[in-house]
Amino acid sequence: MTPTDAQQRRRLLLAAAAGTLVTALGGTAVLAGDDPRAKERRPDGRPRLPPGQRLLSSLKPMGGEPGDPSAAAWRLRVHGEVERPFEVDFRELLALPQADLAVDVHCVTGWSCFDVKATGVLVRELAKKAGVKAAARHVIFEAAHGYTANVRLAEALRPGVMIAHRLHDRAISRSHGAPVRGLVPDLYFWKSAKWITGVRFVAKDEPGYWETRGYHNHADPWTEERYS
Ligand SMILES: Nc1nc2c(c(=O)[nH]1)N[C@H]1C(S)=C(S)[C@@H](COP(=O)(O)O)O[C@H]1N2
Ligand SMILES: [Mo]
Repeated sequence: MTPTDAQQRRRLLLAAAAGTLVTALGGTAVLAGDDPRAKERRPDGRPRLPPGQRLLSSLKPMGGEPGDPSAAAWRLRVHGEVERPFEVDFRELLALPQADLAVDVHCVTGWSCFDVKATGVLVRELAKKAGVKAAARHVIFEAAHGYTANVRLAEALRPGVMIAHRLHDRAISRSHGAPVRGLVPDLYFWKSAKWITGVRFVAKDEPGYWETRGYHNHADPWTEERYS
């Protein structure tokens, strides 16, 4: 849940002790300037830290209009170009095969965070259960208040892409998308819909909230697909 004032103050003190404290719109986070992970390479040879990014030691809450944080009220619709559309509530989500992953995320504003531990259900698992039709080419992640993000089908089916209900072994806090959010690791972070309500498979692409406001339709951090 939302950290208490005392927890936040403690985090701030720890942050100040650990290194540089970065204050920006939306919160504070630690610049992990001398973190050796910033120099690592991925198995495919690409740098682990994409160009133009700096490493933070924790996720920074980036805002957005929150949805209902209640797990009891939450539902996820899996629909569109599928043979068997379905809906799950929070308990049913937990009953599906679970993935425990550590993913890297990259915000277009220039920060990245590595090894974000997430628990949830892979989109490829939902796709299998729903029976995606051959016509489907894109996935639209749907969230509270009409927020959407579009991802190519092949990329949405990659092993790290998930519908997460826990971050770092804790329930997701309201600012990070409670009770459930999307996580699309290898694209800029706006593709990771917080307060998620639906996963829709579509034949024709539908640019989403940020994609229709000047941001790149694809959003690959390694080729800096930031703006359109
Ligand atoms: N529903 C919803 N999801 C959203 C957003 C939003 O405004 N609404 N913002 C996106 C953006 S721009 C980013 S960078 C990440 C930030 O996630 P965080 O606040 O957990 O760091 O959430 C993404 N998901
Ligand atoms: Mo963002």
